[in-house]
Amino acid sequence: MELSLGLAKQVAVVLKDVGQVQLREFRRSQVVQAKGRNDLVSEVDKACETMLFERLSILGPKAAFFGEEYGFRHGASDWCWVVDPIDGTTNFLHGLDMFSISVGLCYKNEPKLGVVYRPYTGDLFLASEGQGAFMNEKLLPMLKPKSFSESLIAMGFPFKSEELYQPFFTASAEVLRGARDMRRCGSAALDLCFVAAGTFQGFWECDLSPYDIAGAIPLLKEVGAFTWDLQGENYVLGEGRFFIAGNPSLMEPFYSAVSPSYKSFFSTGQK
Ligand code: 2AM
Ligand code: CA
Repeated sequence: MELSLGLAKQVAVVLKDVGQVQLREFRRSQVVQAKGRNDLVSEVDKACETMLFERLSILGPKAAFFGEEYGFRHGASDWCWVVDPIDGTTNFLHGLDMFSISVGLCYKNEPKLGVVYRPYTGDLFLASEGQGAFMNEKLLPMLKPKSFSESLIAMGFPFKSEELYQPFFTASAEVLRGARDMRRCGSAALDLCFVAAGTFQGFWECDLSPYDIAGAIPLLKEVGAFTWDLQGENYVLGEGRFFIAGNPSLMEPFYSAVSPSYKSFFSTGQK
């Protein structure tokens, strides 16, 4: 079944409505719960996921639904909506405007359609397989060649996994040595949309969940970005702890800077 850009635009309408709910609550005090160390959730996350479930379930092919806060909601199907109601909850709860709503529609685990919306700025990213990626209704061009030394690299800290501090900081030192600079924005979905838009040239992080990246992967694919695992092979959603993506022209030096410290860490059997 071929998905249409029309469906992506219908999803965008839903995300804009959900974004309104988030903006109403932004910078107002929230009741916050911790799901784990440094892993926060608010009533806004939960209410928005329910809204997404109700509005997305009636769009597109008959699909299962998987969200960050409630897990699987219904039905086994080859199709699945993979949803993060707020990607960047920590930012949202601290009053920092880098947060997004991320929705990917997957077929057998492969994201085919993606929509990511940043309520605070109104930036909208969408893509459907084979039909291009768009930022604010403008077609994003294929990524142009850039050298690693002129690249701005985004990443996420291993905030939950102290055992990854050492490989992470070793990799960061290598990137600082070879690239222009690094950024940590706190919403993986947005970071990856900015890679697709050519703002950042690369991104890496460990222990991401499918809902953190499913919405952005179709954009990356449409502009020719690579998405790799620790072996430098195509990343399969939900498999492996290590994820790296970037402009194809600098992927080799970028991957060679980041991956060795993780490879030696994981080869010692520490998980
Ligand atoms: P979340 O807000 O949906 O949980 C980047 O580090 C990714 O990790 C984000 O996409 C974010 O998704 C998640 N994350 C969870 N806890 C975080 C924290 N304390 N700091 C930064 N990111 C966090
Ligand atoms: Ca979230």
